[in-house]
Amino acid sequence: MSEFPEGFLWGGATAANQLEGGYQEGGRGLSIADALPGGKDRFKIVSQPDFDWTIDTDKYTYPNHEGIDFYHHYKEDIALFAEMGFKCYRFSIAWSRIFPNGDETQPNEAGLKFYDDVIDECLANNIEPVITISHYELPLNLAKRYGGWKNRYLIEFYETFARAILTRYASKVKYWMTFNEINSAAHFPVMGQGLVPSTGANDKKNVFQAWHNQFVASAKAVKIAHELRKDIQVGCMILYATSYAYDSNPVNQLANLQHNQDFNFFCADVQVRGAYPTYTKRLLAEYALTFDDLETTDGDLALLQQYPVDYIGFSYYMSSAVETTGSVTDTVAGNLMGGVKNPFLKASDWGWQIDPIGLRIALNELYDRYQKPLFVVENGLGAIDKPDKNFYVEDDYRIDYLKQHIEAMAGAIDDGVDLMGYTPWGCIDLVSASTGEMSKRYGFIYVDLDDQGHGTLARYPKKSFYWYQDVIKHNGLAE
Ligand code: BGP
Repeated sequence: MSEFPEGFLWGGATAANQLEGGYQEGGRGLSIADALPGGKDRFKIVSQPDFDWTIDTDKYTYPNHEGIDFYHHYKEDIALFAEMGFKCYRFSIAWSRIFPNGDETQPNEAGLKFYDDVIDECLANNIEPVITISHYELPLNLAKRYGGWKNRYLIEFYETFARAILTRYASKVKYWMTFNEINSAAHFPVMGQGLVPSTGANDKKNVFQAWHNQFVASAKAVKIAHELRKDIQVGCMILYATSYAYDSNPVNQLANLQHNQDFNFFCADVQVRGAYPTYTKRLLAEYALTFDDLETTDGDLALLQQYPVDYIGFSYYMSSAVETTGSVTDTVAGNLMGGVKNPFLKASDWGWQIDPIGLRIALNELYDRYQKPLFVVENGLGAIDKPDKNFYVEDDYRIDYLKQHIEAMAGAIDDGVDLMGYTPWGCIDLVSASTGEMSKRYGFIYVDLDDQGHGTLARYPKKSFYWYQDVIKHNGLAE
């Protein structure tokens, strides 16, 4: 087993909307995640033509409102992360805690104070905070009143938000990311762009416009951060799903190349290289669009060029395969996108195809392309855990998944890849983004809370907790 570099950032990742709760405390406003119904139909419901972000508690449950109540348990949770030996903890700042409606000019002090406390608690435990500025939790008002990220006003609102939190925390927090899984909007623009069908989510022009606005907003955040602190590191964050051509048919090879450009690379190309890639023309043409159809300014393009990100953060859960001739009909589900079934891989209970070698490939592909440090900021296995009567979970399946992915990272480091860290997703059980349920669990820590919202909220280390503690202690897997 190869050595992980000294100072490697072992840790875990979460997002405010999926764990904090306290959704109306400390002056917090509503976010789009508060309007996502619980249950397996959540994506179907928000994809209805008439969905307009109305929160209807008579009809649906809203598990993100309570999360796992990290708002009141953060000290206990951070203590458990410290017990595992975390070097870093990736979390997001709920925009609506800082600017309840998103369009105010002055931040909400109580919201800022909460993250002062979280950050200080991390630092007191020798845990480096890693902050996602925006993780699927746009203030609801910006989605309802302004129509989400397709509206250029949002650049200004995001800039005000980013400036407020960077000014407040930059001296204590070195690692930041501008937008979670920014490319996920290619398949599902609801969470990342605040766009639903009734506000134009099905019109690709809006999706590209929203991306453009986000790219500019991201560059502005990089600018602010670098002006505040020289050694600050601001990354992009993409959803990376290694993609294979199903076979050697050149038609599938070309389709796979284009799929990689369109999905895995498009956003990162702009954010890392500071310019739209040449294939933008082909990509837009597929939707009968040209670059001139988008509202962009010379000033925007100059900003993109001047303020690229410092590193590439990405989530990696699965790979996919591309087949376009129609000869393979077996399909699988996946992280916001599926594909045809890859006969060489097994899938999780939710149909996500498990592929540790795909992670080594991803790391090589990204490093070859960008030559900037990489950070695996999400990875993990969503599973149904069955605790015993003492609430202990023997999650060998999770250990097995994570072990294989850590081996793949070690392989990539041997290949010469510059990898900064690893923060497995949902290090403590939290509300699933896609199912809106607790029963799809990723954590090293079991939280006693079920899909109906019943439970004591008590926290219990799983078997994987002790295993990961050992991994971190040895700076990688023990021989
Ligand atoms: C990513 C998101 C996370 C998280 C994770 C697991 O796409 O960045 O917010 O939820 O996937 O997804 P799920 O909860 O749907 O299993």
